[in-house]
Amino acid sequence: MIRILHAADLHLDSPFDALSEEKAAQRRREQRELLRSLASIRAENGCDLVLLSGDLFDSDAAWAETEELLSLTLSELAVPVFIAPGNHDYFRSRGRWTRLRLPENARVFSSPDFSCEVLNDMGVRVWGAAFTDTYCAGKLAELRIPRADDFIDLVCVHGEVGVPGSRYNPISERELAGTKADYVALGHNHSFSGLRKAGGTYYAWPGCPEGRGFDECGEKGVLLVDIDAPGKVRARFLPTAARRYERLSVGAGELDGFRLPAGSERNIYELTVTGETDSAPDLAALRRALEGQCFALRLRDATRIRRDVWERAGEDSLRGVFLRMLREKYDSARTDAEREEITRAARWGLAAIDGREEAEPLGNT
Ligand SMILES: [Mn+2]
Repeated sequence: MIRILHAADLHLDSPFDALSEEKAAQRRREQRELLRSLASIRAENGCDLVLLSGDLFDSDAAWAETEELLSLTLSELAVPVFIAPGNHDYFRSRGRWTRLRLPENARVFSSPDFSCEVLNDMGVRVWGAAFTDTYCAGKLAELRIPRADDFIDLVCVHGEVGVPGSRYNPISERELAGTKADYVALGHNHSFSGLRKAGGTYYAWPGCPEGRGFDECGEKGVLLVDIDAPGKVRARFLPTAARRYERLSVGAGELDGFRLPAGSERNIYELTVTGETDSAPDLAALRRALEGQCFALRLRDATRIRRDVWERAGEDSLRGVFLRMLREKYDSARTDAEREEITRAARWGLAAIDGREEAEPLGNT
């Protein structure tokens, strides 16, 4: 049996620009700690080799200390490591992959054409290819693995499955099956695929091991892949994320005493307030109430004004005059977006007239 640690899309040194500068720096530090945990996961689980399927770095603008830490981690992994550069960290001459001093156990694929590394002592062959630019045409169709009964064949490559027009090495199930490999270790898509099978070939992508935004919600991690014999493949997902991104919603009527779920302290939330109300929800108060319960918080106001608010337009009062003016604008508005904006103005204006504290602007993070 061989056991593989398969990870991809670390996107080290991401900008995290939705967070404050201080918290973004902390997130980048936590990403670097991810490298350390790869080494301990490898050791604790006794993995025989490591496949890193691209986008280890988010861009060329990585910190020198991050690159050095990668070199150190690779040597600490202490088993053969294969890296298939992706669209964010593609291989180029005089780029980081030629500049970095990598330990002897690490091999970076450098050509868009597949090449093979044979690990005789394990009875394993590793086939891999690299992005050498941001975009890459489909390459997997060209891979025809010559049959060798005594070897387990692995493929390590960055690419996008099931999106025929993709500019990121589009890969079809038919091509996966055509490789006749035992396991294809992919990267690019940031959500775990589950262990899949095309023909006799198993394949998977682990997703990113650390979420970086609300498009990367939920548990994130890496894969332990066991190959007992050719055609006998199992995979286990290991969560690695220091913090999770989560989206929640709450009705405007349920804000009093609302709390984030247990264990929320480490996580990052987007909370959307929904429902029909007479006035804008007090997001500033909500923020004060919840801020201590999580690492970072984004509030969204998706409430709608109750119809009867407009009915007060008949009042002989400042409120009445204000609502009549807005109602005229509302009736002559041409788009939903305009009407939405006027409705919001009505609610905020009413809150101001009633002496309530002003809510934080929509989209404040
Ligand atoms: Mn990618």
